[in-house]
Amino acid sequence: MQGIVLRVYSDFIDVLTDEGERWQCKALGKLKRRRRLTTLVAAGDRVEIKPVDAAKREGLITDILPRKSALSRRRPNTTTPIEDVILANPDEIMVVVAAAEPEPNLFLLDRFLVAAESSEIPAFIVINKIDLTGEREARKTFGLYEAIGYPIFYISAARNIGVEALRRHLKDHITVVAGPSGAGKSSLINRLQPGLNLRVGELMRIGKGKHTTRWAQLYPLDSGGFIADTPGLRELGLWDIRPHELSDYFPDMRALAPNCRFNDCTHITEPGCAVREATNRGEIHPHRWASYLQLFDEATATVDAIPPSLDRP
Ligand SMILES: Nc1nc2c(ncn2[C@@H]2O[C@H](COP(=O)(O)OP(=O)(O)O)[C@@H](O)[C@H]2O)c(=O)[nH]1
Ligand SMILES: [Mg+2]
Ligand SMILES: [Zn+2]
Repeated sequence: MQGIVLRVYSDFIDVLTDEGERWQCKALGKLKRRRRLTTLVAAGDRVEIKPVDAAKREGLITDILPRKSALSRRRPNTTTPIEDVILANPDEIMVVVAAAEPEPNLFLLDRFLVAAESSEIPAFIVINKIDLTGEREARKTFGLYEAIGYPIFYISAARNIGVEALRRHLKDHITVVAGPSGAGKSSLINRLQPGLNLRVGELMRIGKGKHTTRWAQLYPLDSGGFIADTPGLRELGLWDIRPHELSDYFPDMRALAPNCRFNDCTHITEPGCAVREATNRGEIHPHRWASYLQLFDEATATVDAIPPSLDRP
């Protein structure tokens, strides 16, 4: 039988088979030897299982299929690069922010988008709580992201506004949920999959205890697709950005960078900078430019602490 891993906790691996059954599995010992430089099995992995006790739905994972993509970080303090996979095979990152309560913080949104871009997984934006502002007002605040090319959904998880269009977008793939606490991520997941009863108004706990979720957990949606609840992009180490790479993670800047006079241009002070010229002409939103400068300073201040990146094929 084949299935997808929903979560990994202590030695157990929950698998949802293609037939729609949940099996509690362990991994065959010899698989461990094949995957020494990466996580043996993570939520999102496709696996082959065989029954051990069919009545109890206990099985053994006999094979793990190759990953298409991964949300991962390099394990700190190792000489050989080892990849810790938080989530296997993610298709998209959904950045959820509130239109009000808390007041929109576009800098924080930019930071999440940059983290998503650096993971090389396509991002889109969900503006929640539009019941508090109306969609028109929310569009005034966030419309600039549509101009950059990010798909945006305006919704209210509490009032069930705009959720069906989002549900259609989530169908048949794995979507990572990210965004600041209080944005309504848990409320939205509860709305998308009634019966889950995730706690609202509470920070997600990450623990190393026996039965706590280690990295990510996948929630299957009856309407198709999976939502992945992760500890958060900061905890994933996706905030470790090198200053000279930063403009690669701004879609509104990266197409211009090849036109700069210097090919290692940071767009801060260099002459002949196409990005600054575009900013002066108003082609890059002033708010985005301000975020770039602030994130550049942050990246410069923390660059020495960043471990060498993983080499991805
Ligand atoms: N007005 C309004 N409040 C919401 C909405 N969605 C969530 N909330 C509230 O926002 C707060 C944070 O929600 P929660 O789902 O825990 O956010 P999370 O931290 O991102 O998981 C809670 O008090 C929710 O009741 C919404 O669509 N409209
Ligand atoms: Mg939550
Ligand atoms: Zn430049």
